[in-house]
Amino acid sequence: MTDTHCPYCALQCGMRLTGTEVAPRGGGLCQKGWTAGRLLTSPRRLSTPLVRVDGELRPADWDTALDTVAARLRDTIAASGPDAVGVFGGGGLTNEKAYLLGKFARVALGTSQVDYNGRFCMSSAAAAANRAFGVDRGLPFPVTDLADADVVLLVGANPAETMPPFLQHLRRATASGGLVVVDPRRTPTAEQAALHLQPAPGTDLALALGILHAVVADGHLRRDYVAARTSGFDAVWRIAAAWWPERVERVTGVAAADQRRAAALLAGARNAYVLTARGTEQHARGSDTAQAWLNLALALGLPGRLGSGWGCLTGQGNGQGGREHGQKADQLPGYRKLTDPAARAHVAGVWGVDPAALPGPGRSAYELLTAADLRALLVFGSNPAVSAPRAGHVVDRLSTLDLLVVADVVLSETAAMADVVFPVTQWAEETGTMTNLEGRVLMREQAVEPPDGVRSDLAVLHGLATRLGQPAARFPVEPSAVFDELRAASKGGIADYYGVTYDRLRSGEALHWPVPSTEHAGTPRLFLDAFGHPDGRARFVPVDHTGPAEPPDADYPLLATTGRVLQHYQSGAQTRRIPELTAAVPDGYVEVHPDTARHAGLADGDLALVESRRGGATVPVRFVPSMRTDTVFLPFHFPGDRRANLITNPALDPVSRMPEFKVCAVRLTAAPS
Ligand SMILES: Nc1nc2c(c(=O)[nH]1)N[C@H]1C(S)=C(S)[C@@H](COP(=O)(O)OP(=O)(O)OC[C@H]3O[C@@H](n4cnc5c(=O)[nH]c(N)nc54)[C@H](O)[C@@H]3O)O[C@H]1N2
Ligand SMILES: Nc1nc2c(c(=O)[nH]1)N[C@H]1C(S)=C(S)[C@@H](COP(=O)(O)OP(=O)(O)OC[C@H]3O[C@@H](n4cnc5c(=O)[nH]c(N)nc54)[C@H](O)[C@@H]3O)O[C@H]1N2
Ligand SMILES: [Mo]
Repeated sequence: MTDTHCPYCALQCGMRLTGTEVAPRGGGLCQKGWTAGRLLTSPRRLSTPLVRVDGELRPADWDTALDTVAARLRDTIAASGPDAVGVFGGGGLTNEKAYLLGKFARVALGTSQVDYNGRFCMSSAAAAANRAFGVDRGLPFPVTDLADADVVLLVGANPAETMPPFLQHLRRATASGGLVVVDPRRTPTAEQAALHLQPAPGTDLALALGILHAVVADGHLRRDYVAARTSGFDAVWRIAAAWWPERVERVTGVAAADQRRAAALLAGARNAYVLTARGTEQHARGSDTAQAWLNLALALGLPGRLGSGWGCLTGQGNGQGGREHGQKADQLPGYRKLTDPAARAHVAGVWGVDPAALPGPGRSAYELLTAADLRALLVFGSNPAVSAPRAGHVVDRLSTLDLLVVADVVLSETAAMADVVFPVTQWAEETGTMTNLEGRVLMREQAVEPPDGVRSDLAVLHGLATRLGQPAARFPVEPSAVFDELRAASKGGIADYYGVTYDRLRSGEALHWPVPSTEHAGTPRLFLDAFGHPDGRARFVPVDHTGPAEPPDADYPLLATTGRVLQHYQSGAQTRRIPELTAAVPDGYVEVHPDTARHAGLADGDLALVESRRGGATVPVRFVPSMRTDTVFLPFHFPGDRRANLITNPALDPVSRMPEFKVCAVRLTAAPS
């Protein structure tokens, strides 16, 4: 029997494993969690390296696979320079893996071209939090604090499906009529809300300005807090003053009276929170949109006050830790900046290399995946053939590479395209740490023996690095050795893990970063005394509404948005291989209002072509009477011609480089038979 945590989302529910049998520990589990053990015994698990020979992936031994990759990387670097090699990581990797992957890219390959799937996930909220607070930790307070809230505004979040056990923390707000949900769809989360605001996709920024307008106009601005703890309100108000609720109603479709009701509920609460997730963040103006909700929270005096706050719901299991330790294009461990000379000197010192040898910042995820000058790519913990925006184009680009290498536990759609596939250990087969949505570092203990033939990602990186001429000790295989190095590399940084040790985690201590020394008890609540900027104040940032990058027109008259269902996880690589989950939701679909579908000549269950300027997804129609008539919705978990990302718009946010996953213009027709 081993105590561990769930392999999926950032809530990281406690789990007890007996063999591969799962039971909850403390809180609850969702259907994905209950069935997580199936992937440990799945017959579709990879257990031998694969090397492409004569166009076909064939089993190979480890030395052959590692030698092949190292030789071809050396050739690519010799011919085209280190920046012709890219590395793509994932927010599901442990802290140890994410850290060693960033180090491998910069030191063993010498490339600046490293980024990860968290760019598609958290980057807009992170950019907003950094601007406002000077620190980005998804929830700057323990998730259990939410239990005392009487009002919670959930924006673009559907935790009833994406984080079901999280809802227990909102019980009080829900029961007292204080749950407000902003979502273009009437989701299972919206069903539980006292107030559901249903804006057109891509109009959230206007809605946030309208609610802020109502807060101020109705006399609810927290003037003392704004004066004592913030700066920059006047510039924000100059914009919001022009967005009176009736004007916002015309842009968003949300009744002015409902905007005022939301403002009054938030202002009248004893304890209130504003929480955002991907619905409002995955836009070409996602940073500004997240900022607009943050401005609202500041005007209400919520952040940095015990029992109230602003936060963003981190997505992937290690979405938080994964964005702190250097797999991001502009980042060094400890949430340090690659452009900061002091940070470079510190980390280079820990790594035993010359600071001048560290490359500078690279390109963001979509730009990296589609870069014309990229010749080789190594993918660890992501399936971009399904999950990247404008996936048809991404697949075309990946197929022109000289070398595609994928480390995975299953033959994902991306792995199936690779030249070499490394079969790696997963979750319960290895030890490592994860940092959950509240910035708490968790120990995920090995619970079962890995199948014969697989190795850990750390061993793969070690095997490649040593073949590329690196000293063996620089790329340890033992997770505890990697973690001790990570602690030293993060020391003094924003996300300081120096005081976190395996021993402390194993003794059950709850450690939220920063933890600057081994005597330090951790920081469950940031900002109670001061925000992270040098003057200690939070910053209002002026942002204005501009609308989606691709507005609907006569050719593409509908808005398409995308997201998740309870039973499937991300690209579906894991959950589509679990029988209970595929039985529950076997296939992709498009949710459409019956009137919109009939207008296109489609009946419930008919196969439709949902087409944008980038491509089309072929999916059965599902009649959903609560949908807006101008909007359709596709889950993105399914491969092939069901792929939602065949249509999505890779317009990137100027600050976060987040693509516009959540809105693009489409037309709906019957699929050609
Ligand atoms: N079951 C399941 N759970 C998961 C995951 C999974 O794949 N499956 N993935 C995990 C990860 S990595 C993440 S990032 C989280 C994501 O968790 P969420 O953010 O809750 O999930 P999404 O379904 O992507 O988006 C939430 C909602 O945004 C709405 N939305 C679409 N467009 C807009 C818009 O313009 N404005 C607003 N306000 N809302 C909009 C959608 O209708 C959707 O209901 O879930 C985590 N948990
Ligand atoms: N249209 C649309 N597209 C989206 C989104 C959306 O809302 N709409 N959401 C975006 C978001 S928020 C995210 S986070 C991304 C996620 O999309 P992906 O990055 O594709 O995420 P996963 O499907 O979780 O892929 C993880 C892969 O790593 C493998 N894996 C699991 N554990 C390990 C491990 O320890 N080591 C290695 N090497 N591999 C492992 C899994 O089997 C799987 O193949 O999708 C983005 N794409
Ligand atoms: Mo995510």
